[in-house]
Amino acid sequence: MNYPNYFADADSNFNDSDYVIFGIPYDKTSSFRFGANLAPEKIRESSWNFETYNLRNKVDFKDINVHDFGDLSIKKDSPDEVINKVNFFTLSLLKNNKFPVALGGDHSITAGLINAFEDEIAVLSLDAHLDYRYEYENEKNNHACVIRRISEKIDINDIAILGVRSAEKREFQEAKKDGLFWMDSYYINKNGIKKSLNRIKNKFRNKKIYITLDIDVLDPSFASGTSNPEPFGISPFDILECIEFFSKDIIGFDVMEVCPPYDHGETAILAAKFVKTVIEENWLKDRID
Ligand SMILES: [Mn+2]
Repeated sequence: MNYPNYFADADSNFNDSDYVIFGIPYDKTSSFRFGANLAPEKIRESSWNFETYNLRNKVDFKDINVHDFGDLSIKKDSPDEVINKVNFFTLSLLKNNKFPVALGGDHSITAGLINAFEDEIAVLSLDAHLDYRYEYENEKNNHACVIRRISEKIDINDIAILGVRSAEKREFQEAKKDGLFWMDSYYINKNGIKKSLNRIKNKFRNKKIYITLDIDVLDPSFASGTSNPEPFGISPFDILECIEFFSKDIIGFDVMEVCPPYDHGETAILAAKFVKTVIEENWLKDRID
């Protein structure tokens, strides 16, 4: 069966919308498994799996003004050019008071999104990896360097990573020396996600938060369709709790590193559900206040 080529129920036009979904089908900086460029299309297709009404939060997605812009045209571009285009597009969204929701693509893209925010924001990265290398395979804009690039723009004290469990030794040491804050998945498993979220909330105080979700933060048993799967990950419920916890403060969101060739669609389904959840929870909190 063929589904419409846009995210389910994102049928507002651009001008009327509060949330704009857009895809970046790019995976040239991936380092192990390729195919993340196919993710935006697969996530959109998966979104038609869900009913519009959410039993948990009582939100009907149809009541929210969401626009799907489609994909940016970046297929042949260098990593630099992709980041510039994503940056330019995100700037135009922010200028028009739209909440950006990006579908990657590999994680290098996130730098373009975050650099578009002018105010002092905090960045919460959910990721199995530190992504704090200065460069990887002679490329500063590789997906393994995205947090390092972001830390050149955002105060390192305003960055936190949840669910980490993999890094190169030197990268780990540099991150520690520079004061990067993270909580690994072993800590979360032992202490529960709530404790970690409270610690991050204290750290960020009342700053607005951009959340970047590298889907490999999940355990591969939940999400094997990703470029660099890493065992001992967190669970979908942990991410749900994180989104609910910060819903009022979120100002932008992306989901990266879904790699459709490596599973039977489960990972893209999770990604689509998280996109819906972020939009619903943020919309809901705006209405309560
Ligand atoms: Mn990762």
